[in-house]
Amino acid sequence: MVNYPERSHKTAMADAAQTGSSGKIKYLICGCGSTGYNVVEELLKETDSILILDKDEKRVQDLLDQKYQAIVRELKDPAALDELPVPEVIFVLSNDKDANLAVVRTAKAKYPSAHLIARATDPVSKNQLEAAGADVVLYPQEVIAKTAVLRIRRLSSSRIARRLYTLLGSWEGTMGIIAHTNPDPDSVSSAMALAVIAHDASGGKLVSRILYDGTIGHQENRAFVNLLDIKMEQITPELLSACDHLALVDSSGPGVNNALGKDARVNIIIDHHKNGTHDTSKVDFVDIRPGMGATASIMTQYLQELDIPVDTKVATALLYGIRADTRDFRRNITPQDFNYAAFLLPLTDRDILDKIMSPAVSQETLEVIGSAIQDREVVSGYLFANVGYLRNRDAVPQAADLLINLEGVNTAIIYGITDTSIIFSGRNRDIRIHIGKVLEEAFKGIGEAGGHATMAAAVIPLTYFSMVKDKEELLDLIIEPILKRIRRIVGLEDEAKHEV
Ligand SMILES: [Mn+2]
Repeated sequence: MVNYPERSHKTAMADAAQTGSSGKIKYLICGCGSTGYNVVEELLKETDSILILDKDEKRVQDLLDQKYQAIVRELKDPAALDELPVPEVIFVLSNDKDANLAVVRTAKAKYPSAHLIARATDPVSKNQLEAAGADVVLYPQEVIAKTAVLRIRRLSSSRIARRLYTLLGSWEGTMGIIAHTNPDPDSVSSAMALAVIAHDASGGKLVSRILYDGTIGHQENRAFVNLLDIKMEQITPELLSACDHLALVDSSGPGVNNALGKDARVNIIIDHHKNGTHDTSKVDFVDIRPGMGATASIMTQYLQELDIPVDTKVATALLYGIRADTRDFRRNITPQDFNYAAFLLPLTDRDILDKIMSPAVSQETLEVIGSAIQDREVVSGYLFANVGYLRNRDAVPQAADLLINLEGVNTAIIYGITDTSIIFSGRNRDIRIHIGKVLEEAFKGIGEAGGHATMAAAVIPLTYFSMVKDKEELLDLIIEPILKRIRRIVGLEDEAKHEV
């Protein structure tokens, strides 16, 4: 056993000073008032390769007495950083803004590869320090403000979860949890999670039933419901009247993309869509967070904060809900969505997730995609395709997803007709075009349309035309003026004229 002599910080500093500019050091601290001192204390947990510069002789002596490595230097002096070991990271933390700015400039010139973190004393010096090349500028007032807001948000979100729990705990009987029309994994998984919370809160006195209208069309969604063995019931007036309480998940009010009438009384609304015009003053519990990527994220937060055990089925459903609504974390995603997805991941069943993601494509969807490819018409990067009559409306967006990938296509618009409506689906990767706005304008007064810059959809209800037997013929009759409108909006008509 060899006994090494104890090395103090002071002797280490003397070594560093001796090696002069040829030595190296991890952290250089310029200015050691209370901020600097706290940073040094924090860094010491990791390493003692720290050198402190300060203009105050007494302070430096105190630091040396405490066995820190410290040197007296005037930070405004252009020679402030001469004859020092080369630092990896430089903290500029004095409370003198001129000194901080001067030493940032010196450091940038002398040690261009070092990371430079500087403290601003006001918003003006923040901009100056950034302009002088500091990699990170901290303005303490701003840091405190952000932290304060973040903390209070966390506190209030855990209060929201508590409030929901208390409310559900006070109920008994049956709660109808209403998923939106043609329910997607976000609304279904959110409904499952709410049922779990209700069961836990009420000790089983409140029984939940998940209700929906429309169809579960997309094969992935069908695989999702089947593989996870999710119990859902088609909504009927009898079922509705058997419910003592009603909750809406993933839609912002009664009649907004769900089977309820606009004036229906609901007790709970949890959603992440932009708030509709619905008056929520009479609703017992409302949590609408338009910033969130998925309602499933909000539900995961409740489960996490209420410390309710999440079983494999619910965890798998919620994770899939978040993934589906954010298109695999690529759309409308927030750091919170990632956070909750990470919380769920270890609780999920990977095999089931894999099976949901790669379901067998149905015969009809294949046929629809086939006819879209055959029928396609491409003009200046715009693809239009008529897929004719279909029973499964979800085949239209799937065809659009595929056809946008064809070479030479920047915008794809696919349309078809079902027994009850004409369906449009648009996909776009031309940054000059906002396909959601294009469809909105084209369908003004004739149907419902909307979406994002890159994906959008539109529906024209057939109302009394739904009686017409030959749907494809009906589509041919109706479609031309609509296509003309779209061509005009995106400027394709002008282009055609120019070509003549
Ligand atoms: Mn959603």
